[in-house]
Amino acid sequence: MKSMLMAAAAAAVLVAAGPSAAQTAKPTAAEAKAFVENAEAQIEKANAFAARAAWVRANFITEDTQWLEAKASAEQNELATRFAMEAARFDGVPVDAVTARKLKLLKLYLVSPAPNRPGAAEELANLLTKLDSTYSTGKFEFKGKQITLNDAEDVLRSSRDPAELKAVWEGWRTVSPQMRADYATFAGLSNEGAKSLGFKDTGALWRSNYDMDPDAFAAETDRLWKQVEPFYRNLHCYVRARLNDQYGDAVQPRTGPIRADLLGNMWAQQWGNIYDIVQPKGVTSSYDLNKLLVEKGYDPVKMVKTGENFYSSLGFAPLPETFWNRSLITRPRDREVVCHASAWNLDDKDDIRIKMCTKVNAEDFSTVHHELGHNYYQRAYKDQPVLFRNGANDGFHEAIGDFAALSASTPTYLNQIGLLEKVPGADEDIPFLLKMALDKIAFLPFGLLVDRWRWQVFSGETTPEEYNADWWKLRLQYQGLMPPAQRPADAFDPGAKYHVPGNTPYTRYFLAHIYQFQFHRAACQQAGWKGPLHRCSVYGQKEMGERFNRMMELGQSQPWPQTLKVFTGETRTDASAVADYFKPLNTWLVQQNKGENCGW
Ligand code: X8Z
Ligand code: ZN
Repeated sequence: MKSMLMAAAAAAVLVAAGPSAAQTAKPTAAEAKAFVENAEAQIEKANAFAARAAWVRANFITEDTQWLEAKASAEQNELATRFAMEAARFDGVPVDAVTARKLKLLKLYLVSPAPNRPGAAEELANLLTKLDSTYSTGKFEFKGKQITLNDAEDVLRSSRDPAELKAVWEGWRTVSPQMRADYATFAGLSNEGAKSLGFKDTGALWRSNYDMDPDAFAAETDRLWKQVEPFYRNLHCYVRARLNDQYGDAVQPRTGPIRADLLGNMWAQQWGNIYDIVQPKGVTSSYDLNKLLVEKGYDPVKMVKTGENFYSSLGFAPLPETFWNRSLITRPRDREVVCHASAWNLDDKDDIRIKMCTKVNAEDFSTVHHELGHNYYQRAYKDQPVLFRNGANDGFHEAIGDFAALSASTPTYLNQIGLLEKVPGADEDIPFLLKMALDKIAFLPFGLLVDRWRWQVFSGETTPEEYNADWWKLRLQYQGLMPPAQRPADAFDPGAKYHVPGNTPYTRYFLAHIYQFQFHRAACQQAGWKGPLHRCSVYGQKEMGERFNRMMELGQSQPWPQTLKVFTGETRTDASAVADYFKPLNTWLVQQNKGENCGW
């Protein structure tokens, strides 16, 4: 393996000698292949180091670990950006299909490439480490005590006092104004890097990673949103009426947008926590997963073991011993960590881990399956070459675990694992579907708008002065939400959502909320399921699991439509599976909304 140093030295000699025949001649296919192989080896090495530095910082946030992470990340970014630029040398060279795909993926490898000038990669990395750490260590005063995001989420989940909800919702948003200037500097640097690689801006770079033209991808997300928007509007209308019943006109009017702090979640992205407020009259749900988990004595580790058991039932090998020794499963008392849940593979082989501040509730029961999905995917494609060790697209990566959670949320499954004594009959279909829709359908517009906002920021359409106002324009347009009161002039509300300071693209979750239903529909078909989709659980279906694994093993080695086809037979992202799953509920919502003035 050639070292980085040697490659750089050789290049320097060539330049000093002036343009030679070797330089002006078109590079060969063999040279392209060698270049890619070298790049992969170098990137793998840099990753091994950067991943550990990032893990340590995320598990122990201090000045020093931030310094270490930023340094490793800057080096990795510099290296990968340089390879991405060099990859352009081989444009138009007739290379084999694998090399061609690798050259393409090399240009798309970084979320935020650094500008190619001294100090820029360091500055970018320092900003990102600082933004993420500011978010993760954020605290504010509530009832005379300093509280964390975790504490605040507990209040939003369970309090039904609008004054308290407003205080906590606003309180958390006092953590982000200090991020605004740094975010603007970061966006400028990232754009400069993206432009140097030939992209219009960072948003265009992000949109280019879907095996289609970036504009076509944006149009694709519009098409999908149009498919599901009517359903979201029905849910919005129904939920708004129930909130109005609960709180009265002064708190939640029966028309217009919904107050964002009343929906049980800090970002109003999933609404399942307010099921008690919106439950249908007359048909009660015979169980509450939150209560079952507590009653049956679940603790965070048991939640994760239960998740593992689901995947084992599909034929996946158990998690390695190191997973249990190295994962972070609960929030430590004595140090600062990044609590936002994530899944890692530290050595690109078997050193898979999760990091989450797990609580014993229904939301985290689902999140455990989500995170494990990432780990099983990482392990499935570990034998692919470095540049193919990724999801077919990032939406696939987010959808694997959610797909598992769809089965693991069914009463049938909860009964099979002993959590639920009696499987309810069809009369509980609507309560069940409503619970699911509060999480899955409510999420869709949020899943779309976070990057709509960032695309505008990166393109320059939204300036730093307009950051907050434009955020709320999108919140209103897509979600039909408004803040509980006018926002202060210095507010930077996008910064109060992890993925903005964490610089994680978000459209992946929108896509995942569609793919997971496509996977579920195909899996249930393969398992021979004949009933309604929402009652199907594929727990224990080993043959189906094997076919699912065949899709997962492919990683990013081929365009995602081909990979989708391996498991589902379909080649398009298609929200008809969402419609199939929720069909009875949509019909029911339309009936319930009779006489309401829907929309906002
Ligand atoms: O960030 C996540 C996962 C980690 S990839 C916990 N999710 C999004 C969010 O929390 O905003 C899962 C659903 C959407
Ligand atoms: Zn995820």
